[in-house]
Amino acid sequence: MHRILTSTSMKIRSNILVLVMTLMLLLSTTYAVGKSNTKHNYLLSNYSSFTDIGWHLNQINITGAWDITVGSEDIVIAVIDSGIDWSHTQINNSWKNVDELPGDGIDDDANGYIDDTHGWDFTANDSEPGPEATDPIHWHATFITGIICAALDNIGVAGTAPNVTVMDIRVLDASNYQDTSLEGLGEAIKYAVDNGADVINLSLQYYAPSNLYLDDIQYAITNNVPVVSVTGNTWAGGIEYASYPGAYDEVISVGATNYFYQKADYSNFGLPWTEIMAPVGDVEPWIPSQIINSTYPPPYSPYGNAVGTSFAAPQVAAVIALMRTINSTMSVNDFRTILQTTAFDLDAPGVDPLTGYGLLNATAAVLEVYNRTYPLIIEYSRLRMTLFLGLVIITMVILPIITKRKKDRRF
Ligand SMILES: [Ca+2]
Ligand SMILES: [Ca+2]
Ligand SMILES: [Ca+2]
Ligand SMILES: [Ca+2]
Repeated sequence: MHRILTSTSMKIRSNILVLVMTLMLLLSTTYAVGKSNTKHNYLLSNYSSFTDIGWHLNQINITGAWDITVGSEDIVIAVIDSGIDWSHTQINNSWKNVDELPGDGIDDDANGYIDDTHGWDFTANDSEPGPEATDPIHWHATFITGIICAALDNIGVAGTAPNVTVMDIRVLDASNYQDTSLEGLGEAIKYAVDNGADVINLSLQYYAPSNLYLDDIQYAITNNVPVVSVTGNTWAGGIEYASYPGAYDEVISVGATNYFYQKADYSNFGLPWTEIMAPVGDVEPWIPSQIINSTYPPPYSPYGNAVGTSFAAPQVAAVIALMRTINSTMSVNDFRTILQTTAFDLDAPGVDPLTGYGLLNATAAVLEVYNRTYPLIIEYSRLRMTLFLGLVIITMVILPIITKRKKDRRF
């Protein structure tokens, strides 16, 4: 009787031990997961309620990336382009130079630019890159900005990285042509780097290759700022042509695909400069439902379609911004390699002259950065699970056997 009681109390004690250990392990695991989620406040739980996000975002597999992040406002994409009209209700994420006081004629932050509260106009050399009564803009940059960060709210269109910030830097005129010297383009790139850009988008084609701005692209890379540009357009059907600045090795050159996962009819091509593709649509035939839709500034209707490799590059820049939201210190080379290795292979197997490494795959790219950034949390979970299962086996299987053996010996 005494011995039976001892055996029962041992069992109770071991069961209590299992219970306590289980609770502790569950609590610690929950805590670890909860910690990783709240520490990085960029999770969006209800993106699936946004039904109409645009065919191009579905083709780049964006929703799995949004499971991880929709981007942080701390991550800045410099759009070096035609000047942005922020009056559009769907684009709200303008970069602000908080160290600069407006309108006092003083360069308060001593960055070399007077009153640059929200970017710089390198065409007129003034502090207003956006539209002015005496200095209108082309719609190009506003359309690009919608592709990057249009609000994710079931109104109009959705951006690729809806929560990131855009820095407005103007280098193109009201007809969308080059309106700075090549040195001026270089200064624009340097401005972006010096003022905190995390990614630079250059939807610019047919620039003369020149060390006057290549040195500034290299300055960006040295400062770990990826530079994204385009393969360029030739409306008659696309040609094998090295368009600069995209053709520089330092630059991620993006071509456009159509609705059917083929190179878009106008997208220029050729190796080694054609690196990755993003969906925009063909120009012929003009089928609006198969062409990217984004934000237009007044006096146009607020949304519309447009084609060109210009609208492929910002999708890649935005996905890099999502990747940088997860890991701001990963190298340009790592971001680039991840984009290449995670791309959907198109056209001929492997890297090919029409589509490079293939189509941008946002989910795979962002997930790869996440997995490289948080391997310890996963390892810890595994360790806890192993310890937990070990304890269960010891207390539920081995201890009763030992107890039974002792009992058998005693009888
Ligand atoms: Ca300044
Ligand atoms: Ca000032
Ligand atoms: Ca201006
Ligand atoms: Ca291929």
